Amino acid sequence: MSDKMLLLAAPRGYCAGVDRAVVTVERALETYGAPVYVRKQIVHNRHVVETLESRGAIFVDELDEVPDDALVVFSAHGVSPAVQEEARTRGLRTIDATCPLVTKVHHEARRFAQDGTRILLIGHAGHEEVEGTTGEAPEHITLVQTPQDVDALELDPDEPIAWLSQTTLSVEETAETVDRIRQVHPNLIDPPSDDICYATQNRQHAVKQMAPKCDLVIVVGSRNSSNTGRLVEVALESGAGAAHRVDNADEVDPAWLDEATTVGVTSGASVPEELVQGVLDLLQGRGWPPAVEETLIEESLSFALPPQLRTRRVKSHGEAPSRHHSPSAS
Ligand code: 0CN
Ligand code: SF4
Repeated sequence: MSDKMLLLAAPRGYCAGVDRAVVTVERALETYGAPVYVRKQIVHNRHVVETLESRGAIFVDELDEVPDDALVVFSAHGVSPAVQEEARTRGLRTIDATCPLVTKVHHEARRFAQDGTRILLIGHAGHEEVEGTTGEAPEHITLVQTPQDVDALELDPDEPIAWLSQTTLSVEETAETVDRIRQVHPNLIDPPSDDICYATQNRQHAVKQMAPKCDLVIVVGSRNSSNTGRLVEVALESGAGAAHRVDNADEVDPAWLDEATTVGVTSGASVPEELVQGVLDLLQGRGWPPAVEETLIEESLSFALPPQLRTRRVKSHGEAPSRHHSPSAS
């Protein structure tokens, strides 16, 4: 009898902010018709982007690629005030799919900056979320990418200092970076609440619990997805024999499976469940039994759609059909 085991981490896959962002583009296409422009990838998943493209979404890097009369959606990772301003100046119709938990970090950045506090933003250079948050107060924000970066910081000893972070970082590495900053600046001010979001934390804790039992952990997600990348690192740090990221089942290297008995599977916050199912099907086709789900916690958070896409019931003489708002020229 085979002693193979297949474990499946939970929570995994779509978070509330990704679900909202993807549904925003789908609803925008249904309501206003194609094409709908999207600035940057709506979420960092190749499959999601390709599927929306096939339905009429056009993904662009910057607003100068968007025609004047078009509708444009801002991605889940957020945009800087300069981008919002550019859209306003051009009179573009916009729908903002920024995750409310990213918006929360923008508010924190604005508040600290207004108080004259220097903000150490822990995050990855070039990541869209970091670019958007930094744009809130570029003069007040200094990027810190790693714990090692802290040693090179040159800060004004008289200036109050706070830290904020990207929402999709490693919980443990961020804590290490903060500890190092605090060694040098004991008066370091914490964010009012965690910036690493509930979904990032839950997916990391779930893989941490599963990884020690696994010869191999397969993490489904795209290369540019920060939270997906962190799941591979956490799996390795937590004792998995090996851990690899794949976009889908086609990328699973059969050689990884040769030495593996217990295989664990999880996925990033931007990953549709069908891609995970594809990996499970592949493993079962190679002799693994049905997956056993290891649930850390149940998630129930969901966010309302952007106001332009919320349907509302009009109560006058009896029930009227629900109506859509039109997108704001903002
Ligand atoms: O993969 P994502 O689109 O983004 P990152 O993990 O790269 O930040 O997941 C959704 C996260 C957000 C915002
Ligand atoms: Fe929002 Fe967190 Fe999901 Fe990013 S990973 S979209 S911050 S809930």
